[in-house]
Amino acid sequence: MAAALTGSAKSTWASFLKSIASFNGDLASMTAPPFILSKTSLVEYSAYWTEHPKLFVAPAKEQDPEKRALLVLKWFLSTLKQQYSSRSEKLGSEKKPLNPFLGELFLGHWEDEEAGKTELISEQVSHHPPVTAYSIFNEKHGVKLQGYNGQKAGFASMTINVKQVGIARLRLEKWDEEYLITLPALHIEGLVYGSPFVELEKSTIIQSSSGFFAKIDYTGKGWVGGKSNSVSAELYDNKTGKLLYTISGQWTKELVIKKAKTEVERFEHGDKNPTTGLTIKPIEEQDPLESRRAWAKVGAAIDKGDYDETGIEKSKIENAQRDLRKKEKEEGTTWERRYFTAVDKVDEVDALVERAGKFMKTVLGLTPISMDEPAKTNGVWVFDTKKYEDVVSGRKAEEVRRAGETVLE
Ligand code: HCR
Repeated sequence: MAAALTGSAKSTWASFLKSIASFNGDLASMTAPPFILSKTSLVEYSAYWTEHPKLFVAPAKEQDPEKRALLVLKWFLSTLKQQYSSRSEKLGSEKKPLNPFLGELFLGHWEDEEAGKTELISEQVSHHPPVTAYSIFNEKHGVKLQGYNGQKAGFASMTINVKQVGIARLRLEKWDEEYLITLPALHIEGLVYGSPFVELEKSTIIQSSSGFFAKIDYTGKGWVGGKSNSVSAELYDNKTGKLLYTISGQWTKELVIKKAKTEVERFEHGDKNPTTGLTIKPIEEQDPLESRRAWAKVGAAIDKGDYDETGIEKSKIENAQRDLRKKEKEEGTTWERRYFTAVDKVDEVDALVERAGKFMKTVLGLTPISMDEPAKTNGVWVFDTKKYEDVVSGRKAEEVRRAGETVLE
């Protein structure tokens, strides 16, 4: 057991594994050993959607709707490596991210010669249950991605199984097109060896308002003859039911795109498709609610490997948040989300869910997808352009200043 670990870490890990056998499904409440803690907050993970800005804006430049749908599928598949395996690659294993506090922000942008500027706004919109919402937009190409996600987890046979709740929506302004994207389920393997990593499972779909449906299936090594991180995707025409393209390979390595049986393109991670780093403000210029500034002391303690100090600094933030919630309760107020608003439903999304469901049932003979109950994410979260404009124009300057005072520094 825990072959990668030695000494006291080995026994700490063994007790951790025993403790998660009975955990309640809320990943935020899981107390992991200090050496598996990451100094990155989950609110930062929204950035993984756009580490290839060129691929993100590519669909907007394409005239043909069928090829646009293929480019959206290609971009989505290209994001999987960053989202689900980049931490294991960089740090040697998956780590437990910091649990964002309500209102925590992660702001930045990518600068790319070809794509121009792509902006990121990520905000923790709910603490119980934990939910992160994001908006990523490139004004030059009129490409807008927004979405929200939370996680529900379970533990069985030495594996943490995670179901994602929430959706992503991509909008191509020029073509007045919207794509609904569902999020993959995943599980954490390697727990028994003390070196956890993510494998994706089940399927996701992408449904476009222009009439294209994609189904993406994930499998891992455990499958007969299977390779780790395997993916196979199919793109269909909703109206005719015709299979247009297939994409298969490993989402961490190489993907082959075929039209009928003919290969039309190959996508490879690595030098041919380098990622673009996100630019964020220096800590001293950041808003007090911005993640790296708010967690700076915790991050420094983790870097030093000082786990007592890590615990002390983390508790300060958590206690201040608890006091704030108590005060809000007493005053009958609620925390004002800076950029997002919760609604009961979004008609465009429901229409896409229905369209996808009908196709899945009648053409593919599958169980149709359905929207998660809004209660699971404290509502359906939408980017609020009015709030955004108020912040950017400075009309909300006083509210922004006061919100910043609630964070301990
Ligand atoms: C499950 C996970 C937290 C959630 C992370 C999500 C689902 C968040 C949204 C992103 O868009 C995609 C994403 C990628 C991550 O792979 C996933 C994380 C992997 C591990 C982490 C657990 C909370 C960590 C459990 C602790 C282990 C390492 C002991």
